[in-house]
Amino acid sequence: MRLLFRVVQQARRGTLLKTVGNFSTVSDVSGVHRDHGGKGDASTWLCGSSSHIEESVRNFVDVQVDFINEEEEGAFLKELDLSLKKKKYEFDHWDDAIHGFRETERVQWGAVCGAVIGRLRAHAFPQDDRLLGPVHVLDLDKAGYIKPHVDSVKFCGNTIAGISLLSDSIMRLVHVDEKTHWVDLLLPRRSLYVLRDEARYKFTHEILKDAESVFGGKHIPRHRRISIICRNLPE
Ligand SMILES: O=C(O)CCC(=O)C(=O)O
Repeated sequence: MRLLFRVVQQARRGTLLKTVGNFSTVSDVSGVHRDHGGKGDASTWLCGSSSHIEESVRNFVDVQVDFINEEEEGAFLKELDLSLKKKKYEFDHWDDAIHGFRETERVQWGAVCGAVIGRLRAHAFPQDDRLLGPVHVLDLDKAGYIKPHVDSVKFCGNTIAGISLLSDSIMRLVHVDEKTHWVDLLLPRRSLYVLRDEARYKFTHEILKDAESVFGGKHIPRHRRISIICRNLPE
C-alpha cells in the first residue's frame, strides 16, 4: 500500500480546491494579513486570511528556519539517493492526494541523519509520546504538489513534523468547515515545520505547485523538494 494513502484522509476536493483556488495568487489577495508579532514574530513565515485566524493557528504551528545546515542536508540526500532513484515519480492517478511524487520510509539512519532525527523528535514531540518508528520520506518532483488533505486519525496522532530539503515551498492550511479561513506557511529549504492539534485536525494541509507558490506577493520558486516527516501514534 502506498505510504501516503495510509496517512491521509482526502479533503472534499471538488469544492475545496475551487474555494482555495480563489486565494491561490496571493499577490492578488487584498485580504491577506501579515502576522506582525504576537507569540514570537512569525511574520517571516506565516500569513493568512485575517489576524484572527493567524493568531488562532499560531498556537498550533511552528516553523524553525535553518533547522539543519548544508552539511546535514547533504547527508540526507546522499543517504536517500539510492532508494529514491529506484522508484519512478507517480503522476497518473487523478484521485491521489499527491501528484508527481515518489516515497520511501526508513527506520535506520547513519550518524549525521540519525542525530537530526533525534533533534527533530526532541523539538516536536513530548518525551513520553509514542512515535511512528519509520520516518516517511516524500520526494516531490518540480511539477509535483500535495493536494488538500487531513492525515488519517487512524494512523497518526496529533502531531506531524517535517524538514524540507532542496526547495522552499508554501504549505497552505484551510479550515475544513470555513473555507475562507486559511493560512500559508513559508517553509524555507532546511527548515522544520510542526503542525499539531487544531492545525492538524481542523485544517487541511497541502503543498502548493510552483505556479501558485506565492508568499506575501513574492513568487517562491518550487523546485524538486524532499521532506523528512515524523509523526506520533494515535492515543
Ligand atoms: O511534504 C510535506 O512536508 C507534507 C507531507 C504531507 O502532507 C503529509 O504527509 O501528510
